[in-house]
Amino acid sequence: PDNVRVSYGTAGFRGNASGMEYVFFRMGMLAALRSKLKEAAIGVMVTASHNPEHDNGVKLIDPQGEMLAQSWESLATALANVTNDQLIEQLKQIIDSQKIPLSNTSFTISVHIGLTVHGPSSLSLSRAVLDGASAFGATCHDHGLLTTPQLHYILACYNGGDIKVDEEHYYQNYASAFKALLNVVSLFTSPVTVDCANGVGAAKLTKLAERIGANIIDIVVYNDGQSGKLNENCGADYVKVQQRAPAGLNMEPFHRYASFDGDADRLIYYTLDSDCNFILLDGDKIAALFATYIRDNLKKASINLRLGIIQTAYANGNSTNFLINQQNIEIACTPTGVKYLHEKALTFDIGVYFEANGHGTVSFSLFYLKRLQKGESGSHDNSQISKLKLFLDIINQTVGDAMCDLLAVEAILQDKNWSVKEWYRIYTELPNRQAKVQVADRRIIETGDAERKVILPSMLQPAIDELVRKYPSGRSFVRPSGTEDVVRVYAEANTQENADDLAQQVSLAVY
Ligand code: 16G
Ligand code: ZN
Repeated sequence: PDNVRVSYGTAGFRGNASGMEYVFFRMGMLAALRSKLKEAAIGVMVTASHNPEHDNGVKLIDPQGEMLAQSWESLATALANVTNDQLIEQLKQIIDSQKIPLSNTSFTISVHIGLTVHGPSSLSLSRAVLDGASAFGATCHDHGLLTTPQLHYILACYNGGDIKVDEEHYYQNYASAFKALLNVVSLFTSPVTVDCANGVGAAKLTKLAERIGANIIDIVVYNDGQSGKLNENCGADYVKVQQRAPAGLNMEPFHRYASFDGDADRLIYYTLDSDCNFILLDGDKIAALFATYIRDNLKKASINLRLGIIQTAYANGNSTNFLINQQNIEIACTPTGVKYLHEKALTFDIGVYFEANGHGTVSFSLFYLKRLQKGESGSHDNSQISKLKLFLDIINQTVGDAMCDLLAVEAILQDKNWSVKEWYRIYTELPNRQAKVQVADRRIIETGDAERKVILPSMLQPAIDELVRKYPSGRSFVRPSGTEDVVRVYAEANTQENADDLAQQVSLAVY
């Protein structure tokens, strides 16, 4: 449509599902072209992640299971926005500018597709992707329902030479890795309840839990989609932003609860303390748990490597203080969006990256693997090294994966003999609040310093600074959303009242 402009944002294209077929069709074409260029299979995921049921989205996955290269995001945007009359010309331009060897027939174009919802609109959108890819003669692998991280995993395995890889392979791999790690640590005693946001994660987590065995871990699936709506009053985003449990969940103090988002690439935990206060253990706390666990085991094995945690501006101020000042762990900060965190993580031997919203994973360098192998053949006690190797196997390194991260958290708590109480007490979060402001054009706001400062309009940052100064431990930033037509506001301070107040004041300044 003439009056509609879409753009490939932090999570691909996202919006109301109706009338979006042309975008999905063209992304099928673009995936085929990229496959030809890379001589490798490309993935296309059809999902609205944590957004409401009427939305949908599409994103491309590069050969090793990583996000689409940033240089191609603008090609995607250009292709999605031309009129039908201009489509062929635009495709030719991409083929020429990228030097895509279409006449070379020695490589068969290959596109893998997954989706997170099985409704009519989602099916017709994934059909549009298949049609677009087939228009360039692609061999399409339609995997049907998958979590987003499962498609990342499958693609990486496929391009690594395992062309028979399928969903079952994923379960076998992670179930056996988890069981192997639990042979080294102890057995489980208490269940973990997982809110699956009424999304695809419910069925997939059930399968994974079956492969592991109920005698090993007791996973109770909540919000399995039988009665509730996708992402409605539930799921990781709801719990994190609202700072409350999913609707209808009866919680008991110190039990473990977790939430996935709709495509199961985000994970957060929560519980109640003895006074029944709601306690959130978000991406920051998961990162702290992973990083300190890896660091402690490396130390015991006398291996000295560069470990870093990558955060965004959303990381709670007290998590950053704890990691730097008490744990002496190196921290880096990037803009929001997994691609930025992932890229930065690769600059460390071990990069633990998490957004506070629960999306994250760990990247291990080849150098790390070599050091583990070397350490193993060394003379000293190598139980730490085998733990580290087994831990590595339960991590999905391609992208944040709620199921794998859940197994990793559970294994670490077991190994440390920690309940959720010891875990949440490693530091206390500063009270915080997130808000959003509807503005005429969010793009007039430009940020710098990893989104921690506003550059334009120039009078906004001084106004924020002045407000922040009024609140003890105050911090606040604003950024244009990459997925919605709003400006997001974050504030933290010494009390919840002050954090709420600061968020409101800053929202008014934006408005
Ligand atoms: C997308 C991003 C997520 C980010 C969120 C921010 C990926 C795979 N997902 O969901 O990492 O936190 O966008 O949304 O990169 P916002 O820009 O609307 O705040
Ligand atoms: Zn998601």
